[in-house]
Formats: sequence, structure tokens, C-alpha cells
Amino acid sequence: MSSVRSRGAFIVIEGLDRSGKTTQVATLQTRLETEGIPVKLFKFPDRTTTIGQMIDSYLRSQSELDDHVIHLLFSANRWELAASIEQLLAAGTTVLCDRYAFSGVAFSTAKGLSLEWCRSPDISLPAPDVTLFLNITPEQARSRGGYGEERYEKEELQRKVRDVFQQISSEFTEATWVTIDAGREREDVAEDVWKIVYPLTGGLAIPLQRLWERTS
Ligand code: DGP
Repeated sequence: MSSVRSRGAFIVIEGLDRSGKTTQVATLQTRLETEGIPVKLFKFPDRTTTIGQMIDSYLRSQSELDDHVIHLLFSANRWELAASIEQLLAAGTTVLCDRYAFSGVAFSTAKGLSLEWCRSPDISLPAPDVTLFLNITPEQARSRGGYGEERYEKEELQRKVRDVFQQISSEFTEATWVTIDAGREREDVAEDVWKIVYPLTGGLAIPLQRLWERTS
């Protein structure tokens, strides 16, 4: 008799800078833990690895790199953790990712690289079961105190990033890409996030998909 082994859900949270993404991810993680659901959080870029330290130095403008090179480093940073993500999912753990390949495509395309080129190094990464995109307007970002000091935190670039995220989202179904209005009260956003995530945490019987393989 064959049975389909259930696995953990792979949930990605993407968002514009100043969208409150980090707070929402932390709230979601705490709530899952409180419910007794095994959960592991990844944050990309993961600045703790050797590759991540090069990315960190670049983001803080302490080093200069060609746009293609930094793009490939961001992708390599995801690939170096992909096996851990897969193992955790197979063991039944819910995996949360604060940013993923969509940020990779959005930021590098906004800087002027071609979308197709940007996507290719991330083809075949584990595909999220759902991506939650926290959306705010540039005006809302400004009213939240504006952007920070890092390299990409400029209004003009953020507008372009927003447009590319919209373009990326159009290739996904409504079930796999959910745009959330993050310009509202923190608790209301958290409630929307919870309503989408909680039903996925009981174990999934469908195999893990590979990112962008059908479009490659
Ligand atoms: P965060 O730690 O979430 O604030 O992200 C750091 C910055 O790096 C943020 O401005 C978004 C950007 N970023 C995240 N992932 C990627 C990526 O894969 N490629 C590029 N070019 N930028 C990214």
C-alpha cells in the first residue's frame, strides 16, 4: 500500500522596504510557535555565511561589485541554504522565508538587468507553496520615516522594484501569490497573513515544486 508522506509548507514573505515585513514575519513565527507548529525562519540575504558577508559589505556600500556579480551572489546565498530548507520541509517543519528569489529578480531588474537573465540562476530552487507580498505605496513608505541608509533604499529604485514585483506576480495563480495591503494597522495585516498561513500548516501531501522550471 502506498501513501503520500506529508511535508511542511514553504512560505515566503516578500515586501517593499518599510512595508513592515520583518515585524510581520516575527509575529507569524511567534504565533506558529505558540500553536505548537514546528517552524524555522530563514532570512535572505543570510549575512552570516561567507557569501552573505560579501553581500552585507556591498549593501552597506563598503565594497563595489558589478551588478551581475552581486546578483549571482544573492542567488548563491539562496542555493547554499536550499538543501537545509528541503530537509526541514521533508521533516514536516513549516519554513518561513523573509525574502527569496523574487527580491533577487525585482532589485536587479530595477537596476537595469534583463528579467530573464535575473531569473535564470534561481531556476529550480525549492518553490514556495505561497508567497505573501506586503505592498505599500511610496507615499506610505515616506510617511513611515522614509528609507534607511543601505544601497537600495532610495525612492526612485523602490518604485521600479514595486513595478517588477507586480510583473513577477502576474505569472502566479491567486493561490500561490497573495498581495496584502501592508499600509494598514499592523494587527490587521497580521490577521490576513495568519488566515493564509495557518491552513497550510497541517501537513501538505503535494510534492515540493521547483521554481520557474516550466518557464525555463
Ligand atoms: P533586508 O535585509 O530584507 O532589508 O534586505 C536587504 C536589501 O537587499 C534590501 O534592500 C533588498 C535587497 N535584496 C534582498 N534580496 C536581494 C537579491 O536577491 N538581489 C538583490 N539585488 N537585492 C536583494
